Formats: sequence, structure tokens, C-alpha cells
Amino acid sequence: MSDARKDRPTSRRSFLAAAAGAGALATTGRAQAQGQKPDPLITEPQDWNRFLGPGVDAAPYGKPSRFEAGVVRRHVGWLTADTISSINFTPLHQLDGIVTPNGLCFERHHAGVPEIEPGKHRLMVHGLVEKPLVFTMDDLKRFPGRVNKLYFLECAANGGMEWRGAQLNGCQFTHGMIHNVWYTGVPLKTLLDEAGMRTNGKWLLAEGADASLMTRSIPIEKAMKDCLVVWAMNGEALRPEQGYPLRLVVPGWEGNMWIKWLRRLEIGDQPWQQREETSKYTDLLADGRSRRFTFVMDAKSVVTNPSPQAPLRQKGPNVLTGLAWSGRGAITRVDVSIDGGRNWRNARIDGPVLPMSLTRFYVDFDWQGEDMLIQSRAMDETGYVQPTKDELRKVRGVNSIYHNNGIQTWHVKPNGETENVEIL
Ligand SMILES: Nc1nc2c(c(=O)[nH]1)N[C@H]1C(S)=C(S)[C@@H](COP(=O)(O)O)O[C@H]1N2
Ligand SMILES: [Mo]
Repeated sequence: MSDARKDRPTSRRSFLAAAAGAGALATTGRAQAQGQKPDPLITEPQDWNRFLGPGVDAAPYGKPSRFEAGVVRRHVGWLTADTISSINFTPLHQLDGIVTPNGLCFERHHAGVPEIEPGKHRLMVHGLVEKPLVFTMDDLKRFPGRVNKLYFLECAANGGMEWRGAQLNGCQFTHGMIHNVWYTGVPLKTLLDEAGMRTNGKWLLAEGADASLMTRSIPIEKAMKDCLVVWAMNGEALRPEQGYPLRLVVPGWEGNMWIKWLRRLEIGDQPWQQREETSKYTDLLADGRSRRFTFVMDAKSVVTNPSPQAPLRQKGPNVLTGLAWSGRGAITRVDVSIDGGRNWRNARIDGPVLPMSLTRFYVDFDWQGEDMLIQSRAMDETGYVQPTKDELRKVRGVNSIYHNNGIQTWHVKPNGETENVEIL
């Protein structure tokens, strides 16, 4: 303890030494060379090195700095009739890396967030099985074969408001129905194997314990391939908003299928034709037919900075960054254009590139106040290339809400202000 305290810059002398060590020397040198007044932030002591801070008992569960109070989920009032059945969007423009912090994961509920006592929660497995089972949370945590996986969850309606043209000014609202989380749990397959599936079992119904009784039919091949039943996110218990104490993970597929507050799994021989797979999560085509059971989330990307909520503030060196993802596997390449898609350059991907996970990209660039039309285009390991919005509309028409993975355009103006636009 005493050793750690020694390094703490409590006097003016040691603060200056620490600043020089941290590389601030170059700035000071330049300022003096130009005959500017010395910066009091460097030469004068500040409150934070004159006074002691709060002790270790001040925050048993840590929170972000109060200067980060503007980094929050946001919802759009007019989008839904009330907040019980609504969406709170991830502030993508205020985050970096690929993992979404638990408190900032977008939330989408149909009947609010239930408060479930973990001791009273049960998961039932029944239907076309040899041995129907009921698990407690303790049973699940004693189950062998526990795994950890990082996956994105994207609501199929992400970008749905943009089908007919640019509407919402900010990537939080146009693309923020997505989060990327480390899950801990057991493969769904091990639970189904334990129950012993009958050979005529072709579909799985998953049901939530909230008042919406959310239900979705999932093909058994997917259930056995990579679905998980999880109780932890990013190392701690699921947040109530994300399904505490138990949720289903359906990698790469529509967020709607990731049933939260998971309480029932039924094996059947055909889909159940529930509300969420008939009236919702279907797309009406121009010829009057509807696309149905559109499970996979196609490759997509977005530049998160600059973007309408994060305009450019200074000329000179700037960092463009964004996210790319694909429900079909890993991202292999991201291209970025600053002239509305005429010329493309390869973005630099940094950090782990994992299948069905967000992938971070960067372009370091020099900006001298040019007018720019910024776009990004993702490619995945199947060779699929993210389409333009017009290409999408040619195939799907304009009645769709779901599965809008078209290329986003941001207009950066000479003053740095940035706007959501579409190029015709
Ligand atoms: N039980 C239950 N599960 C649910 C929902 C719900 O309302 N109730 N919403 C679904 C929808 S539409 C989406 S997009 C995702 C959202 O997950 P999130 O709240 O972790 O972002 O959960 C899905 N699972
Ligand atoms: Mo959703």
C-alpha cells in the first residue's frame, strides 16, 4: 500500500515530474518555443492533487466517472406508444473496441423488465423428448461443459426506420439496436441430449417468463449447432434488462429469437406460427408475398465516428472508426469511402476477429475541412458483400422494416457537422 502511495503526485514537484514522464513534455516545450504563456493546467497544482480522494468503501459497485454522464442509452419517444414495449439504443458513437459494457447494452422489451427471483426460476424441457426435465438455476450451474462466447445480438428491426430514406440523426438510433457480449452458459445441445430428443423432433419453441410470454420457433439444426443457455454476460450475472437470470443465445440470428427470462423449451415437429414469426419479423415484398423465417442477420457495418452525434471538431489528423459484423461468420474486410462510394480504401481491422461478433475498424486520416460523404462496406468469410440501400430496395421493395443492412452514408460538412443522408 505505502509503495503505491509514493507514486501518487501529491506535491507540485512530483506532479510535474509525473506529467513529464507521461509525455506532456513535448507539448510544454512547443508552447514555450512559440512564446506562449505557460499552461496553468501544467504549471499549477489542481484540486485532484491537492486533496485526498474518497476511499475504497465509497463505491462497492463502481460507476463511470461523473464526467461520462452523457454516455447513456437513449430512446426515441415517438417510435413506440410507451416505454414498456420499446427500445433503448446503444450509444455506439461513444464506445470503442468490440465489447459492449453491460449498462449500455441496448434493451428491447415487449412487456417491461420482470423481476425474477433466481431461486424461483425454472427451465422446463418437454415435448418430443424421452425424458421431460425441469432445471433450477443451481442445476444449470452444475451442468458439465460450460462455455464462454462473444456474440453480437442485433434486432432484426435495426435500421428499420430508414427503409424509405434517411430519418434518424445518429448511429445510436440508426444502428444502435445491437450489442456484443461475452456470454457464459451451457450449449443448448447438452440440455436437449440430456432430455433425449425423439427422431421426429424438428423444431424448438423457446418461451420467456415475462408478461409478453415471448415465443419463437427455432429449427432443431440451429438449436443443436451453436445455441447457448446463459446466465452471465461480460463476467457477471445477466442484467435484468438482458434476461436475468437466464437467456437463450442464438448466434448470428435475429435478436428476437434470443428469448430472455427463458423458462420453457418445447420440441415439436413443425414451427408454431407464433405472433413474432407471422405478423412480426416478416417483410412484405412488392408482389404481395412476405418473406418469412428470415433468421440470419446479413453482413453490415457503420462508421460510428464521425457521425451526427460525434461530429469532427478539429482539422488535421483524425481517426475514423466503426463496426462491422455478419451473422454468417467472420468479417474478412471493411472498405471505407469518403466520396459517397466512388473510391474505396481498405480499413484497418483491429482486435480479435471472431465469427458472429462485432469487429472494429479504423482509418487514420487527415482532414482539411473537405465536404465528405462517408460510407463503410463489410465483407464476410462467405464472400457476401454489404449492399447499397438502393440494391436492397430493388430486391425487397419499400414495405420492409426488418433486415435493413444497406450501406450508411454520413455527410460531413466543412464545419465538421455530420448528417444522415442518402445518395440518389
Ligand atoms: N422474453 C422476452 N425475450 C425477448 C424479448 C422480449 O420482449 N421478451 N424481446 C426480443 C427482442 S425483439 C430482441 S431484439 C432482443 C433484445 O435483447 P436485449 O434486450 O438484450 O437487447 O430480445 C428478444 N427476447
Ligand atoms: Mo427485436
